[in-house]
Amino acid sequence: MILVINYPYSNMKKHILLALIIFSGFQLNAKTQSWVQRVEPTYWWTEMNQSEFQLMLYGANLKSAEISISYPGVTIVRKSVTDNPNYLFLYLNVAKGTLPGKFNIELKKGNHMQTIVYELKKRRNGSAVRKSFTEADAVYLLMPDRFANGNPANDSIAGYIQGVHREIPGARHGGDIAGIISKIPYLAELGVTALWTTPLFDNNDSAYSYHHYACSDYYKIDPRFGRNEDYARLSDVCHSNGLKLIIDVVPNHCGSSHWWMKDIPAKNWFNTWPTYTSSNYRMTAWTDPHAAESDKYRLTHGWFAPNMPDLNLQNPLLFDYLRQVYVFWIETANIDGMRVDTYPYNDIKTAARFVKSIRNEYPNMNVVGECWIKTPAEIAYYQSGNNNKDGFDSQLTSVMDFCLKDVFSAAFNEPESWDGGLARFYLLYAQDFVYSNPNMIMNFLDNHDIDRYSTAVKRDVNKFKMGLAMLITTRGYPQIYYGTEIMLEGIPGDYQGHRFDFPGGWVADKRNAFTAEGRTTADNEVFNYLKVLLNYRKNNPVLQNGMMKQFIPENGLYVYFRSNNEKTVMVIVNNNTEAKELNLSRFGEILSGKSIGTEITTGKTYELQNSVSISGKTVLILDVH
Ligand SMILES: [Ca+2]
Ligand SMILES: [Ca+2]
Repeated sequence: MILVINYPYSNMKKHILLALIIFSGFQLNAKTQSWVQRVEPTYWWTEMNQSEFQLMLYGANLKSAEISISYPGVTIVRKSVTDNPNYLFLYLNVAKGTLPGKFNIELKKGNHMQTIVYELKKRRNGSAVRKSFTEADAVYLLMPDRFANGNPANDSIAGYIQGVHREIPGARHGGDIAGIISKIPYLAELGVTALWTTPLFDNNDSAYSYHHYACSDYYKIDPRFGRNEDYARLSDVCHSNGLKLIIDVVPNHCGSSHWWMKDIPAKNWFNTWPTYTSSNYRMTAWTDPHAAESDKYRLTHGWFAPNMPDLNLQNPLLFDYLRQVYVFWIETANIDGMRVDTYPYNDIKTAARFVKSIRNEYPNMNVVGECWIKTPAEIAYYQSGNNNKDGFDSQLTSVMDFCLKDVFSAAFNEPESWDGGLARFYLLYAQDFVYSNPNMIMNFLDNHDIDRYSTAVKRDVNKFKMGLAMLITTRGYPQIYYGTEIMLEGIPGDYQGHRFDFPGGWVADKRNAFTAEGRTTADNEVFNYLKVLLNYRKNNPVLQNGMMKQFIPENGLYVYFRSNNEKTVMVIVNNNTEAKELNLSRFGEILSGKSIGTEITTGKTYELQNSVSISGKTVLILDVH
């Protein structure tokens, strides 16, 4: 918390402000006529590993203000300024042993003075060594605006451009943190163990603000989602229900409604062009040994979207500012893990330094990066520890498998061939040698940016369940997109069509799919199947990090095993429409000495003698013993 004590303006100050209003379009909020209008981060902590931190002070012509602080342990290291005189970056050192508490920051310029009361808080016990999500987890991804509306009173907020229009696909629909909190027990029942929400920060754009990737204030949870305290409450409720909470980190861009845009902190704060220039979106340029420098430049300096000013993290002041944003929220909301958005759209060496600078505070923190590329070799380049020839280490402990996602979308819809159908899985996993840690690959059938899996398999329940079975039993850890547990429909190739409201998240909804009664027969078949799979995975490390062994697909049948010292799980996939008899003689190297297989979702037992019969378009998951 900050408390600002105001002193009257001098006449000279009024002139400067008037000039600013005229020449930069900057307007002072009449209610907060203090000299210093913003102090960020809004509070900080003692006993951080990095004892130095940056305070961004914003106010008219602050650049040359004299500053003094008197608090045992806190010293001013330096003042940094930019070409914009309205910003002052104050670097403070907080010595080890400094007591938490409040102190005054005195600013003075001529006869103009202001006192800012700043607070250093005490960190939670064990904050630095907090554990993170791991391959033992199953992650649930949701978009807060589209999941559940727990508080209709915050649907429209004075001063915020967009209210709720559920009838418009790209408008806000009213979901919020209170809604998510109310459904955490549902998620725990489903069997997921981590929650990744897309961003919750203030996003006051005039269109498509619901997705919140275009931030307008990093230190404020959007009031249409809740208050800052509600984010911490969400974390508490997650933790008390056995779920971890993952924050969506967006280092590439903010939003065009960000308050910076009214008075840009420095000429090189953003990547700018004479006229609007988009990225070339060719992330492959980073790993291409033949890539032209101009292509890399356009990839990183071009904007992701017109309403998302492209941040230049190579500006050290911005780098520190944004690093602290995420440390602030990890501390404030007791966050367990990070997901990094659009990683390769940044200069990747800077992005790596950025992630490392946060992990320096949290050495156990796992970070999954969105590197949306379509070959294992390129994705593997971004997994930390990959021993790349050029020495690059992304600091991402986990990467998302966009290749496997494509295989899931295609394999059950096409005939078997040398490289089609189930051979797609076989050939993809065969390339896992490129990954430093295949267990830490995030697998998914769908997410908020791509077609829903229900679309990919045309709502065929059998194919859908095949996808779920393989998602939960393969190497790596699964991510479930909200609604996938009930085969929620979508519209192919349409962002809005990937993000329908969860039925039952709104009081007025015709059905409540959060309950068995509100789900259709097909919904329940899918939900119950996934629930059993997730809970089995949760309780059986063999599916979390057990060794994987696969056999070449034959006759539309594909077999792989997961095993550890305690257990062996055999997964048999039949991609034929008709039932097949699987001859077991090929699998002796694992099945030797085992005679029974218990199917984990039905409890049915199979005698493992000569062969096993398996229905068409089905996966059998046998605990063999
Ligand atoms: Ca609401
Ligand atoms: Ca960029």
